[in-house]
Amino acid sequence: MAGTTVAELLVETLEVAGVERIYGIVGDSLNAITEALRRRGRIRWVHVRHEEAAAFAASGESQVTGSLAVCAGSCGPGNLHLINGLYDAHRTRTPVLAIAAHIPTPEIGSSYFQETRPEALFRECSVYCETVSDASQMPRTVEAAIRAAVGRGGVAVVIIPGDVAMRPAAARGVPPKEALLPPTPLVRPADRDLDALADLLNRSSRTTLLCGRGCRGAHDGLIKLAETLRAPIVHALGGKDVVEYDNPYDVGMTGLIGFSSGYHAMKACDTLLVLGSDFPYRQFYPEGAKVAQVDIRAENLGRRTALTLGLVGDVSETLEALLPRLRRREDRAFLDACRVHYRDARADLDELADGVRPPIHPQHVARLLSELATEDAVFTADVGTPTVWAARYLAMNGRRRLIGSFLHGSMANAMPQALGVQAASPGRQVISLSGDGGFAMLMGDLLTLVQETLPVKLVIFNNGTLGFVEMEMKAAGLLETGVDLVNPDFAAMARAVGIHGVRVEDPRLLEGAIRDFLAHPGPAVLDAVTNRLELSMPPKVTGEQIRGFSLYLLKAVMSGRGDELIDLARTNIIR
Ligand SMILES: Cc1ncc(C[n+]2csc(CCOP(=O)(O)OP(=O)(O)O)c2C)c(N)n1
Repeated sequence: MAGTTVAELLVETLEVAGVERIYGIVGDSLNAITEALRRRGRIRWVHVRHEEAAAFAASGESQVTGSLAVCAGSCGPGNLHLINGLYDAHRTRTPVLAIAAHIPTPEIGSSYFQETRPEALFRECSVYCETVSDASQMPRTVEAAIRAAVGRGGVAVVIIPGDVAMRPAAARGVPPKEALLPPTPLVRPADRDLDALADLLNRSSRTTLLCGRGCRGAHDGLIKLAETLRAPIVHALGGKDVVEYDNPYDVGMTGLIGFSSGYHAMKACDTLLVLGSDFPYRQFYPEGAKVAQVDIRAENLGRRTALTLGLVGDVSETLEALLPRLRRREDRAFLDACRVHYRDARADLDELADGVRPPIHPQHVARLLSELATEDAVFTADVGTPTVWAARYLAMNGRRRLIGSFLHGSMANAMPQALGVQAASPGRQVISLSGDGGFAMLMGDLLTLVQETLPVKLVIFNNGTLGFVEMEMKAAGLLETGVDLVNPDFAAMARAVGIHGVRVEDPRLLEGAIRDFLAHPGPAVLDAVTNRLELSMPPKVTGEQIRGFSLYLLKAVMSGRGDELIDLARTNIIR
C-alpha cells in the first residue's frame, strides 16, 4: 500500500489523540488498519481472545486514565462481540472509540457473508455512530467520533468497510491535539439558581447528601459542605472511591447491597441533596422530603424522584460557588445519630469478615485484600457477590480505584477491565475480584494476561454457584435452579497456562496465600474456595423477603434438604 490510505489517516488521527493501544482481534476487513498500525509502529495492537474482552478492557483503561481508549472488531460477528463491553463503557460514560470493520461496500444490502447492520446495532450504545462510505469523509468522521466520545463521555463507533479503509486518503491533514480533543469546560449554575439552592439548604434541619460518580474531584468541597450543613454523606456505588475516604461524615452506601445506615440517612432527612448521582432504585429515595439535585447532565435531573430544585453543573464547581452562600448549622443531632448507626452497621459487617474454620467466608477474603493491597491499587469487581464484598470491605483512600459494571450490570467484566487497566498502568497493582461464573464466561482471556505479560492479580471467589442469583431465588421463595457450577481447580488450571496459581480452602492459610499471590511479579490466580451458602442480606430486609425466604426454607425441608439447611445455619451463625 503506497501513499496514505484511509486506514493510515485513521491511525495517524488516533496517534495525535494520544491513543497508545487498540484491543481487538484481527480479520480481513480490518487488514488495512492492522497493516497501518504495523507500518507506523506507534500504537500497539493488544491481541485478546474475545472481542467482548477488548471492549471491557477499553472501558477499564479509559476509566482509570480518563482518556480515550480504543477497541476494534472485524466485520459481522467480530464487531458484534464488542457490544456488551461497549454498553458497559457507554453507560459508565467513559470515552471509548470502537472501530467496527464492515463488509465490502459493493456487497452491502445483499445478505452477504457476515453481513450485519452495524449502524443499527451500535446506535443504542453510543453517542456517535457513523459509517465511512467514502474516502473523502476521513479524517473528519474519526475526528467527530473522538470529540463526541471525549466531550460527551461515552462510546463512539466508526464503521468502516474493509475496501474503503484501503483506499487512498484525501489530502486533508490531521488537526493538532489541541484542536482534536475537546477540553473539559467549567459548568456551574447561574447565581440566582445557586441562591435558590442555598435558601433551600439553609432552611432545612436534616439534610442528607447522596453522592455518586459525578463527585470525582470534589472531595474537599463535599467535606466542607457536609461540615457546614452537619449533613451525613451517603454514597451510591459509583461514588465509593470518590467520597468514602477521609470522610468524617460518611454513613455508608445505600441501595440493594448497601448499609442499613445509608438507607436510614436517606429515608430520615427532610432535605436530600443529590450530587452527581443517577442512583436508579426509586424505593431508596425519601418520601416527603425536599429533594435538590446537581448534575452535569440535564437529563439526569428528577428522573429517579420528584425534585424541588434541579440544577445543571459540575459538582466541584457548583460547590465552590455554593459554599459561601450557606449558613453554618450548629445542631449536629441528626448527623451524630446517623454516624452512630453507621458505626454499628460497620461493626456488624466487620464481624463477618473473619474466620478460623472452613469454609472461607468471602468477606474475609475481601477484607484481607483490602489490608494487603498497595496504596494505589486498582480493584475491579465482577457483577454478582464480588461487587457486594468490594462495596463493603475494600477501603478506599483517594488513590485506590474501584471499577465494576455498576450501571450496565454485566457479568464477566472484572478480568477484562483489569486487563485494560493493567495495560495502561504497568507499575500499578491491579486486582480483579472475579466470580467463578463471571470468570469462566470470558476465561479465554486468561491467556491474554500471559501473552501480553500483564501482571494482573485475579482472585476467584470459588463458591460453586451463581451465588447472587441463588440468593435472589431464595429471597423470592424459590428453590434454586440452574445455578450450580462444576468448577476445576482454577489454580492448577492457571499453572497449566503459565500463570502462578494458589488455591486456598482453609481460612487459617488465607492471609499467607494472599500475601504470596500479591507478591508474585507476574500474573497470578488465587482460587479462594468460599462458602456457597453465604447470606448477603440487603440493608433493609423487607417483609416480602422474609416471607420469600421462609417459603424457600419450607420448600427445602419438604424436598429433604435438611442437612443443607443445617449447613446454612452453621456457616452463617457459628463462624
Ligand atoms: C451477562 C450476564 N448474564 C447474567 C446475569 C445475571 N446474573 C447476575 S449476577 C449472576 C451470578 C454471578 O455469579 P458468579 O460470577 O459466580 O458470582 P457470585 O454471585 O456467585 O459470587 C448472574 C447470573 C448478568 N448480570 N450478566
